[in-house]
Amino acid sequence: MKNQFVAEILYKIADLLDLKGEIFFKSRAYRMAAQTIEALDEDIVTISNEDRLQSIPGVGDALSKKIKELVETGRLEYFERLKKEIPEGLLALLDIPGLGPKKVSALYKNLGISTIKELRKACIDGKLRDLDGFGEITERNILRGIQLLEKTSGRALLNVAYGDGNDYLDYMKRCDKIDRISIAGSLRRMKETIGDVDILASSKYPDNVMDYFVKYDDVQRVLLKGSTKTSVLLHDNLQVDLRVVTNKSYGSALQYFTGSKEHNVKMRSLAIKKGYKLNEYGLFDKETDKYIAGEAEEEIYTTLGLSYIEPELRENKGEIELAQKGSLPKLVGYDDVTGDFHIHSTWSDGSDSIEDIAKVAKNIGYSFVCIADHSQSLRIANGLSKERVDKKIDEIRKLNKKFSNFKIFCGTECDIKSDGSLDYSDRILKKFDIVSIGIHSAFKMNGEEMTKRITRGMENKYVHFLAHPTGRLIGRRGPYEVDIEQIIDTARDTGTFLEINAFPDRLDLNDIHAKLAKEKGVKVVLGTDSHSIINLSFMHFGVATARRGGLEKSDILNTYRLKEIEEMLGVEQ
Ligand code: DGT
Ligand code: CA
Ligand code: CA
Repeated sequence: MKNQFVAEILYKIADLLDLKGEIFFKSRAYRMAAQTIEALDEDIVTISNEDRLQSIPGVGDALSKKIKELVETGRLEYFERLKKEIPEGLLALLDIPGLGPKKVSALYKNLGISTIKELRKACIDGKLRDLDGFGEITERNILRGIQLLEKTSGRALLNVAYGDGNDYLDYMKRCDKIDRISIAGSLRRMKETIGDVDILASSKYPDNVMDYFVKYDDVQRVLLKGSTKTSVLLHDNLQVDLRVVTNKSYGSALQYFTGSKEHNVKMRSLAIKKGYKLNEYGLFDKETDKYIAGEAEEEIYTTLGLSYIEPELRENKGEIELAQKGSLPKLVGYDDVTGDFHIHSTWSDGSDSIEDIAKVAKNIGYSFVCIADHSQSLRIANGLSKERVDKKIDEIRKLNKKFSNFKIFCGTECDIKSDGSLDYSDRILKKFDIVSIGIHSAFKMNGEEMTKRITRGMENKYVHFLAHPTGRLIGRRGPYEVDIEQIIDTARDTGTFLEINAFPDRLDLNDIHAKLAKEKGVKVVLGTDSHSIINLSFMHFGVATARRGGLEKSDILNTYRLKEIEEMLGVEQ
């Protein structure tokens, strides 16, 4: 789908308009249209071809013409013109977390800064602190932002790569010259960000397969074309590599190209110790070069005396040693989830009613949902006042009578205030079936204060879950300064569950922290933080994170049956 591509350009136009200093509602219109298009289920190309663009909320006559031009020609004259009016590089400055158009504009006008390099130098030299609206803290934050950007730049969020990769795979599966095919690389390992998508196929006709590969309609440019490897760039600038091998090598090539590189290095040295040679072509006898295995990936592991290692664990973080002992965890399955603990409805800042959410969730096969809307002080997110809490509880009570074999929990995502007190009094908190707490403001505290603030919140006896424990937003905001070990210890002492927030730019707890929680005997809960029914599918990425952390079914509250969950949480049945 080209939706992401169109949305990106609209976002960029909005940024450019802001940089130019145009009145704010002009850029806002572009931004809102971009948001809507990004979330559309339907392909923007189809909508455009059928002249239905103006049926999209926020898209009027002028904008629909621009989108049509973009969809049909791949470029937009208006955008090209705007770009010429603004110094190159300024747009890139906007990618730095925490830097908006106003600040960028001020930096350019007052200090002539138009590149990241110049900005870094100016921060180090302390040149920003004298500007209006800037200070030493801004300089530090910008430097941190630049670091964060460099760490993630050029990498796609997991959900974007997952969507692109699997759409491409579906297309490739329709090629009758292919025998076997799979996603490989970091996407198969379900890493939180993806550098490029790797696909591996086996075929007797590699050239035909490559011809078919480059004809995919989302291809923007062919970067390299050969008979064993071809690379293309998609419209959203994500790179996809296809490798074609023989059937005899398919298993060993899948093992090799799934990585990680560190896992492979360890595997190869283990092979050598056992008298073999391992590469992408197969497993061979070291002395005689005789082919031993390679058709199936599992054979590589079993021949080396290992139990099969799931791709999500292949990071050389101890998985090979565990596989040697036959004591790998039995990872939670993608279909083991019985419900979603973190969903926003129209009661706060979600876009769907509780009833609609419940219907869709039941259809997925869930036996419950927990509607966790924001609390009162979060006005921008339409947090619930005490009076509205009662009304919401009432609505849920009525709805629960309508559904059989399905339960709607009335939850809250209650804000933890700066001093660690909670946004609702105990009297209100105890009305909810499930209380989840989280931080939504005053992120920049020192580690000691922040840790104390969160643990104080967890000590409240009505609290069940801690939502997105570190607050990071991948590529945009680092984690708060918080002592995660102490948070986990407090979770254990207070019986609080830690969330793995499955929203793709959060994935928080991350894999490493999830593993730490398991080691310390703390259970987790999975929540998508859905603000729309479309987001419910993010659960997959939450499970992936849990799997990467080596979690088993029993480590995760929402793999249990509804009755068991109610007992474990002490919720009235
Ligand atoms: P990415 O794309 O940065 O998210 O990460 P990967 O893991 O997908 O890395 P990529 O696309 O460069 O290569 C795919 C796999 O191929 C990688 O996971 C392991 C294997 N591979 C690539 N280069 C090497 C290498 O130099 N040595 C070894 N042992 N394996 C490699
Ligand atoms: Ca890759
Ligand atoms: Ca690659």
